[in-house]
Amino acid sequence: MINKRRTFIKQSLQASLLASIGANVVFSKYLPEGINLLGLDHETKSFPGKSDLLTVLNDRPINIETPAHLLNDKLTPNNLFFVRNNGLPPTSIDVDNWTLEISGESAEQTKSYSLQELKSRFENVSYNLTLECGGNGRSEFNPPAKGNQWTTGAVGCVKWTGVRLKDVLNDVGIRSNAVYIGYYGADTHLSGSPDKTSISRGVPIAKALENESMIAWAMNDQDIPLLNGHPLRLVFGGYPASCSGKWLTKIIIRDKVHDGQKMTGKAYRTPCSPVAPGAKVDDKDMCIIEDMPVKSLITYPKTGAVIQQSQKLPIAGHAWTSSDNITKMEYSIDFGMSWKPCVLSESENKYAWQHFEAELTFPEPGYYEVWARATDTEGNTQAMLLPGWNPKGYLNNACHRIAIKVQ
Ligand SMILES: Nc1nc2c(c(=O)[nH]1)N[C@H]1C(S)=C(S)[C@@H](COP(=O)(O)O)O[C@H]1N2
Ligand SMILES: [Mo]
Repeated sequence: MINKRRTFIKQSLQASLLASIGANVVFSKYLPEGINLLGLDHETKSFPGKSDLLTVLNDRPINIETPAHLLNDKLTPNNLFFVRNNGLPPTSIDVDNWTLEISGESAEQTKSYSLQELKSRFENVSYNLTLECGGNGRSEFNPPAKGNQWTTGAVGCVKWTGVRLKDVLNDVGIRSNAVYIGYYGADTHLSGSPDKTSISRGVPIAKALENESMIAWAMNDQDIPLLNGHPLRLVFGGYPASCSGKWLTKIIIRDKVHDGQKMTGKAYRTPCSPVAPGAKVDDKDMCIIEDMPVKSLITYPKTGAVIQQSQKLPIAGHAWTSSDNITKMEYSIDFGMSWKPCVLSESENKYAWQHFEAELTFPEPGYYEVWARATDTEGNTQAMLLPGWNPKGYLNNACHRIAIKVQ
């Protein structure tokens, strides 16, 4: 009896260790009572279709970001692409019966399309488009802003395949008084209430009609992962990713600025003119974020790399902008006193990120930081340390920094 009880305690301890560590704790039977395991240095929670190397910021709703060094691929692998959910993703998806409705005050008619109709009736297109959450980099702002404390990883660039939003909107008919489009998705509000929408944002009609504005069903030639909006989503490069509605079921063509969930108040807005850090800003002085600022990320090496002084250090990364192109990419090893050029690749298409590389040498052993700075066609460049503070912590396009030890 007593023996049996001991075995049971051991087994349940082992099971709970396995669950919290994500791996079998081999010598758990010797673990002294009251000692907490150190754990592995990354979150071991895993989510469908996602690598467990991603950093989990929140699991209800799911918000997970990609460490910079895992974004080194030219196109972000699907299992490494960040997730930003406002509500709860749909639990069952019936691809065969999925429909997209287009309606609204400024639509000539209400029309519905099945996935099959979208695929067969409109030209299929692919673009490499960078998606970045408007709150990426929020964790750096001081005073801090509430919300997910994204560091640098709420961004990715993949090959999206689908149809042009404008082809579908034109098929329905756009009235001349159209101002905005708004989206609805099949996710549910965190409260579970069917009467509430987790998020329903949109873009000005001119953005909706751009060539690269898409209704997509594939990411890197595969189905979009469930957490990224399977089976259908909007994709707008150059705008905050919050505009790119996931699990897309409905688009409305509006005769005014869309007023859905998270379009009003302070959500996804910044002060219309700069304010002092910590300032209180009236809702009426907050403007909707449209174009995202120029930005870049060093994806190789991982911060904290140790090298020998005799070695050259290759660095690599990506840069992106909402204007035409990145025209200049530079790095600094002296905290921004001087900048040297990187080799920059051409853009595949508008809103695709461009890759950069450089080979660095260091004058003597010690601690260094490598900073990277992109400049775009319009001459916009990145803030060296922090751009303007704003109440919700959006649009941090500060230069990315990594630490290097030379010995
Ligand atoms: N239906 C729906 N669409 C959504 C969201 C959401 O919660 N529900 N989140 C938005 C936000 S804030 C961002 S940043 C992007 C994130 O896209 P991803 O999860 O594919 O990275 O999706 C946007 N589209
Ligand atoms: Mo977002």
